[in-house]
Amino acid sequence: MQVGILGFARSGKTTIFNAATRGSATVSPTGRGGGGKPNIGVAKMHDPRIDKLVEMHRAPKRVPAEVVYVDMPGAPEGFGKSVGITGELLNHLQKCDALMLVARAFDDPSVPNDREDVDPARDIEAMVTEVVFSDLAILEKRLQRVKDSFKGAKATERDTLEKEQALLIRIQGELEAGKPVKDQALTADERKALQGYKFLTDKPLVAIANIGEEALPRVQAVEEQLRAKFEARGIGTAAVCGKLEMELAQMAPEEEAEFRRSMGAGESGLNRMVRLCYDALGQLTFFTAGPKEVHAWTVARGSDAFAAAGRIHSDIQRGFIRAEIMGYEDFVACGSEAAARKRGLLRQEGKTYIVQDGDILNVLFSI
Ligand SMILES: Nc1nc2c(ncn2[C@@H]2O[C@H](COP(=O)(O)OP(=O)(O)O)[C@@H](O)[C@H]2O)c(=O)[nH]1
Ligand SMILES: [Mg+2]
Repeated sequence: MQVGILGFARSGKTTIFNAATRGSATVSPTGRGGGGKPNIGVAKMHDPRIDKLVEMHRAPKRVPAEVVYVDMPGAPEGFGKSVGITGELLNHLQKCDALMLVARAFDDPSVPNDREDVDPARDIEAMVTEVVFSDLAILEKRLQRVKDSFKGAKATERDTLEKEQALLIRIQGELEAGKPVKDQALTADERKALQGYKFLTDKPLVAIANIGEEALPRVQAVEEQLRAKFEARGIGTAAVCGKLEMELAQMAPEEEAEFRRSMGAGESGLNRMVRLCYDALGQLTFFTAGPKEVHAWTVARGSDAFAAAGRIHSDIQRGFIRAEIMGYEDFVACGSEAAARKRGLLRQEGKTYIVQDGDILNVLFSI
C-alpha cells in the first residue's frame, strides 16, 4: 500500500514524510530537497494490540503493519492554477493507492511561502481541483483519440469505440459536476475498462494541515474546521505539527515518550495521520500470533480468509484447508488460546469467511 504526498512547495511535505517514516530526507527552506526524485519510505503502524499480543505470547519478535509513503519532489509548474498534473509527477501519483495533500498552516517568515498567505482550507481546495483537472485532461485526450479512431474503423470496432466514448463522456460529466471517479456509480465491467486510465480521483484523498508548534493548543479547533469542510466529501483530515513530529521521530522511543508526556501531548498527531491514511486505503488489520512472533497484516476490508492467507504466503493460500480464527478481544478476555477454544471462541472457518479487523488467524494448510 502506497500513499503519495502532494502539496505546494515548502508546505512541509518532506518534513511530514520524515516524521512518518522516521527518515532523514533533506528538508529545505528552498523547497528543493530530494533533487527531483521522490523520497520513498515505510511508516510502521503503531498498534497497541501488537504490544498486548507480544506480552501474552512472550514473543521475541513483532512485525507491525506498514504503509509506504512517497514524498513527491517539489510542486509541478502551474500547480494551483487549475492546469492539472502531468509528466513524471503524474506517473508517480498514478502508482499510489491514496493521495495525501499537505497544506501549509504554519507561519514562519524565514520560510518563503508559495501562496499569498496561510490558508490551509483554500490550499486543500486548490489541490483537489488540480487532481480533478488532471483526470479531466486525461479524459479529453482519450476522447479525442477515440473520435479519431472512428475514421476507418470496421463495424465491430465502431461498436467498441462507441461504448468507450459513451462511458468516458458520462464520467466526464459527473466529474465536472463534482463527483470523483471513486464515488461514481460504475459496474464492475466499467471499472475494469477504466483501470488503465489510473484516474487520480479514483483514489482516496487525505488532507493534512501542517501547523506550527505555537498552534498546538488549537489543534482540535483546526481539525474541526477542516472536518466541517471536507468530511462530507469523503476527504479525511488531520492537523499535524510536522516539524515537531519530525524532531520527535528522530529521538529514541523512550526519550520520545518522555517528551510527549512532558508536553501533555496525547496521541501523536502523526499516529492519527498514519491511521487516517490506513483507513482511507480501506484496509483492516489481522494478526498471526504465536510464541515466535506476532505479525500484523493488512488486507482490504471485505476480504475473505482465502485472500488473507495469500497475504501471509502464497503456499499457505494454495494449500488452504481451513482457518482457526478468534477475535483479538476474545483472546485477551480469555487469557489463552486453550481457554478461548474451551469457550467456543476459537472458530473453524472456511475460505469464504469475511475477515474482521483484529481477527487472529491460524491457517491450516497442506501442500
Ligand atoms: N516553522 C515551521 N517550519 C516548518 C514546519 N514544517 C516545515 N517547516 C520548514 O519549512 C521548510 C520546507 O519544508 P519541507 O518539508 O522541505 O517542505 P516541502 O517543500 O513541502 O517538502 C523547511 O525549512 C522546514 O524546516 C513547521 O511546522 N513550522
Ligand atoms: Mg520536499
